[in-house]
Amino acid sequence: MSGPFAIRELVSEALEPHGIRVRGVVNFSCGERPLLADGVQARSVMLLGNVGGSIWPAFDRWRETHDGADPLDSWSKSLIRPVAQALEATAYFPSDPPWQPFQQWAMRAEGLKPSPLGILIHPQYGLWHGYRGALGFPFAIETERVLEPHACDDCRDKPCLTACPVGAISLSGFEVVPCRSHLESGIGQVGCMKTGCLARNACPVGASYRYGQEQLRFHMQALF
Ligand code: B12
Ligand code: SF4
Ligand code: SF4
Repeated sequence: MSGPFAIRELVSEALEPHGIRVRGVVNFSCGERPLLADGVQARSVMLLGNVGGSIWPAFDRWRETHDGADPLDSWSKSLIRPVAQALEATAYFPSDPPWQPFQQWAMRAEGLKPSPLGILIHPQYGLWHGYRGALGFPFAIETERVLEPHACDDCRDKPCLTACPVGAISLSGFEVVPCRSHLESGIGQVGCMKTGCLARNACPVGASYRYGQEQLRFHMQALF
């Protein structure tokens, strides 16, 4: 097995060419750890994900020759599983049950906080980032403690709160039911379904990392 100090570099070398970045590491204390494939408790997880449209060129090329349901999950698994195998790690995926607490892990690994939309906001990438998987290890991994400022605290006008046509976003959280009904309506089909979530688009933070039109449409369609 490779030592903990080379792990981050090995994972980056394998996945960065495909746009999947190492997003951070969480070292666990007793009693809060996910299980590894062999039933032992993990000592650490390394989060893997996209920033802005970083995964889109590689994924878009891959899907020209691959069919099937949940293509982004399949693509992510085709890249992350071999890395897990080579490092004797356990791979976790955000959409696989039982859902692992990816957002809680990200809050600890990257010091991020939730936006009113429910998704975590990053001071640089804004709302334009996500997680494609994580690797669990039986040992701790050296990591720097990150403490990022919370962008929403400094956002005076909070345009995300007024951009949603059905008021699904508020300071008390995101309401799935009105959002879903709107997305299924005629207006939703030509609005949010095509352009992406209007509330997410309205956020000024990390605007240069905003996903391209094709990726925005892809993620909206993946909700159904
Ligand atoms: C279920 C789910 C949804 C449900 C939310 C239902 C609900 N009200 O909770 C639905 C299908 C609506 C949804 C929608 C979206 N989701 Co979602 N979702 C998940 C999923 C698979 C599980 C969340 C969960 O319950 N985890 C289990 C608990 C134990 O984990 P946790 O970390 O403690 O949970 C946190 C979340 O539940 C969060 N939370 C609470 N309410 C809501 C509501 C929303 C909308 C979200 C996103 C999170 C959220 O607070 C918890 C405490 O930290 C996660 C992946 C994952 N494994 O976490 C993605 C995830 C949270 N989703 C994500 C995203 C990006 C979205 C969308 C923007 C997709 C899109 N269209 O592009 C939309 C947002 C809605 C919109 N306006 O378009 C990302 C968030 C990345 C980030 N930057 O934080 C995740 C992590 C997936 C990923 N691959 O990265 N999602
Ligand atoms: S618009 Fe402002 S409050 Fe809303 S998510 Fe962006 S930074 Fe946070
Ligand atoms: S996708 Fe559209 S309806 Fe749903 S929260 Fe975003 S703006 Fe509102």
